[in-house]
Amino acid sequence: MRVAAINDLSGFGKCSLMADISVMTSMGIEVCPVPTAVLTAQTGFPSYYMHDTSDMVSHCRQEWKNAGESFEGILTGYMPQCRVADDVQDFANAFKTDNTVLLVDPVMGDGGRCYSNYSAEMLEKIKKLVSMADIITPNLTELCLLAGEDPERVLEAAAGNDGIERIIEIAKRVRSHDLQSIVVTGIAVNEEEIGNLVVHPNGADVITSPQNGRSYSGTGDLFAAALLSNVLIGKDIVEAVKATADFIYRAVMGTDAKDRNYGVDYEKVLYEGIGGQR
Ligand code: PXL
Repeated sequence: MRVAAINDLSGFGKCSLMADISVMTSMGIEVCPVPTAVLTAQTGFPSYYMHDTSDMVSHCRQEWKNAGESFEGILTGYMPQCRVADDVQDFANAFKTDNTVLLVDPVMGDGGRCYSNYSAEMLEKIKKLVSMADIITPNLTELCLLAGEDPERVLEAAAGNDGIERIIEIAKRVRSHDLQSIVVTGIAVNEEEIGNLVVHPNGADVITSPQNGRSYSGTGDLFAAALLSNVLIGKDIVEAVKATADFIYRAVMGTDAKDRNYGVDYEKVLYEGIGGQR
């Protein structure tokens, strides 16, 4: 089993390729990294340096196509610039077959705010990628951006009684084709629980886990990598989300860091095994 992971490599933040490589490898999956940029730290830190390696996306496509390589999975995450999104689309077109699961994590923002990579042009390009995907994993802010909704208003509504119905309606609108699954991550259902909504070919399910109100950098990236792994090893999408949510829960609960920028201490959980027995 082999996955091409198109993402950046950040020195601090435990996100992107660090998450992809460690999580998928621990699930028995070979990871072929396609580094879009190398950063001293993820962009939430007060200061960082970014080295552009985005030409690697087209080089990997050409080299690997010439070598006759193939992938059971393709995972795409944070896009440092718009240009990368075009190359990622070409990469997906070159390698996606009926036997390839394409997971697109439309990384654009969180908590009602957009990351520094966000622009209207970026949104249009990510929408194109989303339309090709088998699975997408937006958080609520990203779902709203994809649907043309105001994230702040939807976040407020999400706390209300019919919040989840409203999110299901928005997710159904964003869904691009009948076989696509949308997993809306990190919905604050109430003060004690966090929910992941799965809108899939057979309906919609909400999977809830206990929460402690803290949020950390990189959990979306860990979620995407663990979800794709769980799907590739044969779990259906709802079971895969349950196992993945349990992994994130254990990682967050085992984290001591006060600064969200440093991410969660998921290393301890990998040691126990993702989706394994507690
Ligand atoms: O976790 C998403 C992410 C990935 N990569 C970089 C980021 C972020 C979020 O801020 O800055 C470089």
